[in-house]
Amino acid sequence: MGDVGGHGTSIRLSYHSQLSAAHRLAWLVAPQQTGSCARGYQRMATKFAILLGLLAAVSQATGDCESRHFQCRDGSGCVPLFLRCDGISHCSDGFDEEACDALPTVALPANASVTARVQFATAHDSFELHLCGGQHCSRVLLWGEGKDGTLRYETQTSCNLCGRRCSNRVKTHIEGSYILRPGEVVLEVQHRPGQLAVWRQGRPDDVVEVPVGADYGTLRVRPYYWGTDMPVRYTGDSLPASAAPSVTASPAAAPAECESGKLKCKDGQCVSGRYRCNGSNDCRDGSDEEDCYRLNMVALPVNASGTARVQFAKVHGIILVHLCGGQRCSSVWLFGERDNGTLAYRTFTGCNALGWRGNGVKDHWSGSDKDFAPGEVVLEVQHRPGQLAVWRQDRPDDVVEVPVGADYGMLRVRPAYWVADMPVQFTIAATKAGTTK
Ligand SMILES: [Ca+2]
Ligand SMILES: [Ca+2]
Repeated sequence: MGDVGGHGTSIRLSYHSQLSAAHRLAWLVAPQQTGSCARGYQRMATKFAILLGLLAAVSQATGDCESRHFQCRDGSGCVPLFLRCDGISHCSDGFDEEACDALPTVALPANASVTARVQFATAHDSFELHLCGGQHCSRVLLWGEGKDGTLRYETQTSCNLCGRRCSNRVKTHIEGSYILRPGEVVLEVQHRPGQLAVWRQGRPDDVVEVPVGADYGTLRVRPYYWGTDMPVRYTGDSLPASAAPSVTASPAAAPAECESGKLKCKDGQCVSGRYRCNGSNDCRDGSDEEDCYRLNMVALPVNASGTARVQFAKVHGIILVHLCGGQRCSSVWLFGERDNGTLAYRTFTGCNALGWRGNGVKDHWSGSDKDFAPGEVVLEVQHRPGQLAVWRQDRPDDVVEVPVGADYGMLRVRPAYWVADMPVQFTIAATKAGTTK
């Protein structure tokens, strides 16, 4: 077997009836070896844009496939999302092996360490860390946390450059039931001589280790089911200066224009639009953190309600609605619309003052959701005692609710990819006369 991932990895393939039996057979007996994950990257001038396009295409193409499958662009079949970017073409047009190097990697030479902040969603099921050299990778597959609070995982060596098709399984520790909670998972990753060590921040007692080759030095973190993006931020305080944690997906020099999805810093550097107002300086000049407590905010005291007219452009990705107090916020992520026409969303509480790093409360999305159409999205917002309620102006039947703290009273509506401003026109009024402060 190629992928020794285990855990429900039976390959369920469904085909359109027009696919010929001969084609089907050829597909099954002779998957095309595409070589390294890096080779795909060489072909792409704007891989990030392509990734976004691919994700959008995958999202739109899942309709006729089972969950956690996506449809090949040419309609040649449905492929499980865990087979994306495994180094083997499963779609006859190679669609499942496109944009594979769009996931950020980071240099991690021997004796270096790095912190990886993973924005984990249940749709990803589990996630993987690969440490790679010129020819092969080692792989840590983190399945989740067991009832005893320790990690359940598998480790493998002699994997291909996509971190897959490993020929040697080193250790399997998947006893009992396990889960990964949605939200931020913070991992400490250390490249010791001959070994990669991984543990969750604050749990150095629960280390996962896998042998690595002498020339290994590039770390990749990816979701097991790659249907939607899984943002990963690398920070590397303990990295030696010679191995500064420059994300290799970023261009080294400042280009005139940034790739799609990237924010142009005031000094011309390009960083991911996701890093705007996330609480850490990602632009060398810190311009990604300017005006974060002023822009796109309005007072929304308890018992007040109002309308937020959002000028949504596709480049913004997801609409984030925060209700904040002095220290904390609750957050609603509005992805768009589900197949049944209801909002696709996630809710979080206990986020920091910028609306990040909270605890997931509710997931109501599928991975095949439709983005908001570019143009005006009109949201109604209501600050009820202990709760924020959000719905689209014409859809009062489809309300998203999230618990909020007693001192919360500032509303922020912002894009997830803040690469360009997303103008929001707020109209706020008290719902009950005399009850607002
Ligand atoms: Ca594949
Ligand atoms: Ca930032």
